[in-house]
Amino acid sequence: MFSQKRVRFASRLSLFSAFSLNRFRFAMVSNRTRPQFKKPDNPMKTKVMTFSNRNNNLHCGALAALMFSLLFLVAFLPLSASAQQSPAAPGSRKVIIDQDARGPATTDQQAILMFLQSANVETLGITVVSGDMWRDEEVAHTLRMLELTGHTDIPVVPGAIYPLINRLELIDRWEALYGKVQYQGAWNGHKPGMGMNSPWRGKYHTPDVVPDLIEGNPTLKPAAEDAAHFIIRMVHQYPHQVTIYAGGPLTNIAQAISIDPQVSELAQELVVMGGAIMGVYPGGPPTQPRREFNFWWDPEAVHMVLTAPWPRITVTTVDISVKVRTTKAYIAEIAKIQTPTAQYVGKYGDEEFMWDELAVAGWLDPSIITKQSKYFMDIDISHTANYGSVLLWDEPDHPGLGEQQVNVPEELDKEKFLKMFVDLMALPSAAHPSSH
Ligand SMILES: [Ca+2]
Repeated sequence: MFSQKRVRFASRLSLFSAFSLNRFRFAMVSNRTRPQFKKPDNPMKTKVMTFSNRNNNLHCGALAALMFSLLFLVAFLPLSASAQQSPAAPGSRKVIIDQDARGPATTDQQAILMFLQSANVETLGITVVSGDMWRDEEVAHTLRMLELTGHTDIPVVPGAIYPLINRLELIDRWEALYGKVQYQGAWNGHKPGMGMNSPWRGKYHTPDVVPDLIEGNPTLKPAAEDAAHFIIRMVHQYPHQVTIYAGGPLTNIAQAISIDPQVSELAQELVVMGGAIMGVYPGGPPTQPRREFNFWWDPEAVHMVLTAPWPRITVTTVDISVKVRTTKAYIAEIAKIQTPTAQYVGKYGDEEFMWDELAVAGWLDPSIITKQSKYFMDIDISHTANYGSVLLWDEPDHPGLGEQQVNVPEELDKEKFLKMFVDLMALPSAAHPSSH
C-alpha cells in the first residue's frame, strides 16, 4: 500500500511524512464508529482504562507487570495496528457517489477519486446527474477517469438530464425580472457573452451532444439501469449501511425518494455538498449570498430531499468550501507521484476551490472538521426573487413542515485535509470488493 515511490514523495514534501500517513490511516479507521471530533489516539487510551478496571483484583506485583507491558504495547502498537486495521476492513463503508461529474479532474472527479482510493470504502456505484455539464458528457468523463486511474470495476449509472422543474425558459424569465445568474453549469454559454470559464469546456451544446474528450474518449460503457432505481436497489440490498454522497444537484435522489419513500430511512446517512448560508465567492459581490449552484439548478429536488426523514444529514455549504483550494504548486507536487490517480489529477487538475472534496473528507475522517453547527434547512421553491436560496432555522423557530436538522461543517483542519487528499491520490489503485 505504501510504495517506495509514494514514500519518496512524502519525504520530499516536508509536510507529508510516512509516519503521519500511518497515524492518519489509524484515525480514519478508529473514527468510523466513534462520535465526531474525538482525538485519533483516544481508542488506545480507552482500551487501557477498560483493561485496568477489569483486573483490579490482581496482586500488586502482577498488576505492575501488567501495567508495564501495557505501557510498552501502547508505546509501540499504534503504528503497527494502524497498518493492519485498514486492509483488514476493505469496503466496510458503503457509498453511492451521486455527482455532476464534470471532467477531466476538477472538484467533481477528484471527489469521486477520494472515495475510490480509500481502502475501507466500497463504492457501490457512481450515479451521474446534469449540473456542471450535461449528464452524458459527465458520464463519458467519469468512464474515462475510471479507465485512466484503474478503477474500471465501478458501475457508472446515468441519472437525470434535466432538473425536476427548472428549465432554461424559467431561468431566462428569472434573470429578466431579478438579475443575472453568472454560473449556470451545463447551461453556461447558451447565449452570447456567457463565458464557459475554461478552455476545456468548449462551446455550449445541447444535452444530446457529447464532444470528444480532451483526455480521450472511453471504451467503458455505463450501466443500463437508471440512477434512481440503482439507489433504491442498493439501499434495499444493504439496509442502513449505505451513505449517499451528493456532490451535485439532488435530482437523482429526489427521483429515488419519489419512487420509493423508504430510500431516506433505509440509507445510513446523506452527505451533501451544496447551499450557502453567508457564503460569498471570495472577491465576488455579496449579492444572493444563499444561492449556490448545486441547489439553484434544481430547487424542488433539494426541497424533496431535505424534507425526507434521513437518519443523518450533513450539508457542506460554500461557506466552508471557499476556505480551501488547490493551487498550481499543489497540483504540480501531485504530478510528481507515479501512481495512475496522481498522474490523472496532476495532468488535468487546476486551481479550484475544493468544494466536493471537502464534503468527502469530512465523511472519511470527521476530525478534518473542527467546528460545525446544526440547523433546520430547506430551500425557497417559490418562483420569485429568492427561488433556489437556502432557508435556515434554529430549533425553536422552524415551521415543522418536514424540514430536517442538518449538520453544517464550519471550520476545518486545512493542513490535515490537504495532506489527506495527496495521500489518497498517492495510493495505488486498489482492487475493490464487489458485492452487487
Ligand atoms: Ca459536483
